[in-house]
Amino acid sequence: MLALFYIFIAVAIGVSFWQITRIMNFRGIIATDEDNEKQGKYALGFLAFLYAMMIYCLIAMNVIMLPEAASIEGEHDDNLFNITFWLIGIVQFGMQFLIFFFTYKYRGNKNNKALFYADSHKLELIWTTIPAVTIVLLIGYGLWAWNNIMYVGDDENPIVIEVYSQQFRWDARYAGEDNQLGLGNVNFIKGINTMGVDMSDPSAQDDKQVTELYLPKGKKVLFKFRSQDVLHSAYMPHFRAQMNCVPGMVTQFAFTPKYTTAEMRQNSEVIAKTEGINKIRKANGEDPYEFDYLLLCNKICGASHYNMQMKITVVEEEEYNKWLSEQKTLAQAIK
Ligand SMILES: [Cu+2]
Repeated sequence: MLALFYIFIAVAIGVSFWQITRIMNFRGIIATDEDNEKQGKYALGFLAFLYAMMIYCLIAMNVIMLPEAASIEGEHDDNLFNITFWLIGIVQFGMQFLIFFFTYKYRGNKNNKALFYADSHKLELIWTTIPAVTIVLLIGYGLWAWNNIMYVGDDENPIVIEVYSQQFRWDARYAGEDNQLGLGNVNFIKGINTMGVDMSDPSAQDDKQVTELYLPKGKKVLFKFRSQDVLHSAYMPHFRAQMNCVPGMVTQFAFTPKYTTAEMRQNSEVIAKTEGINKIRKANGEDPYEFDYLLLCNKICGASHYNMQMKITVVEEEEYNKWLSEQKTLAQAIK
């Protein structure tokens, strides 16, 4: 395989030398009006091809996009994405036209004479101010959205959950009655205490370690992240939230789930995407898939990185309270 690669590189170098010597021979040739005419039309043809590809990609790639945000804070991510997408889309549509149409319009002609045009202060002012203001507004909205999920006031009284990453699994712990997580440290890892909770800490007694996440709809949840070994990244795509899990420090984000898992399964976008996925799974002879929220690792952290996930179920508050009360506290589990 490697030999093939070296042969490919040798051939590529050979071809480029050959092309360079060919270009050298063209130095003495000057384009005729007929050449310019032809090249100008090629530019127009390329413009049409570019537009066709853009429209095709917009339609064909839409199936791999995520459904609407399932958290209240995530709506702003979708807004930012849509505004940026349309802004860039429209500007680039117009810019491509100007580039290729003018290439055609001002194609070389023996009778034309180039005009010397130094600068225009008015034009400079316009094309500096408009992008600057637009970018400041977009970044301002982005920073606001970032603060919205990063900083949570105590008065908001969020449910506190710790998510602990290691090669290659997630563990999670609810803060319990006192809504206060007991201290965690890698030195305390022993037996079923896989998150290294310091059991001499009073606030650790009522903490509850779980194998999957249950979240109540409409209540703010604050996630605290730790990592045991390498960089991982806690990614909850449907809630539009992601944060690095860094060994030696605690990171966080918060959001409010907007739809229960059951409601999301009824969402027309989700139904269409699920059907698409199941068509592929059926062709591969695999079992059908049903929509679930997921926590995934979004940092290439090692060989089984792809397998690092945890199911998240969003339910009504009443059901959440019932589920949580059924979970054992760490003190009970470790005894
Ligand atoms: Cu990972």
